[in-house]
Amino acid sequence: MRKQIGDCAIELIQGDITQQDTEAIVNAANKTLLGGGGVDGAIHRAGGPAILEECRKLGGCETGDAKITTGGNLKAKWVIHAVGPVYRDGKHGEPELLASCYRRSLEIALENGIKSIAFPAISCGAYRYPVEEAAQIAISTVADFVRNRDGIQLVRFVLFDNKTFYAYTAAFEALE
Ligand code: AR6
Repeated sequence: MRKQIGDCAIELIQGDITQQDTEAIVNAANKTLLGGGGVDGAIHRAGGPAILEECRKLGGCETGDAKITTGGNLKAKWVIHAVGPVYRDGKHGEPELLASCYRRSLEIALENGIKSIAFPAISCGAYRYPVEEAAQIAISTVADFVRNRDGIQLVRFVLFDNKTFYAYTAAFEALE
């Protein structure tokens, strides 16, 4: 599934983010940036120890923000480590923090001359964000960003499981 917004294509696929050949992939990390399960574990396993070595020097990352390392053995040259919010009840700033992860990742991509980037469903696993709401925030935040800023040519959402893929598909189809 694919839509064009100005110079930027937005794509949705079901798959494994570690296999993507975009210039950057985004990690759903935690504030320590020292690894974990889910996408984070998969990226460190596939990318090798060089990523963790770089992460150790970054001094962690605030929720809603992101930091960049190289991609180690991955096809992607860069990994942008974004820290999504742990979902509590939606009244603790979760929507704004989740949107901020997507915006900050795209800003960091632009600062580094990155034109193609793949995102997982940040916060939709261990951090328990309700997937329909997360999908809507992810898609609308990325669409707003690329409407207003030139430079990114491809944003690919890589969704792992059926439920997440269908939720993102619905949000994507609703996008004007
Ligand atoms: N490719 C794409 N998506 C994946 C992959 C993969 N290889 N593996 C899992 N997913 P999660 P979070 C999906 O838990 O909720 C870690 O321990 C998964 O099905 O990875 O932001 C970190 O260190 C789900 O839809 O991230 C943090 O402590 C989505 O990716 C914490 O988990 C996100 O699930 C972050 O939790």
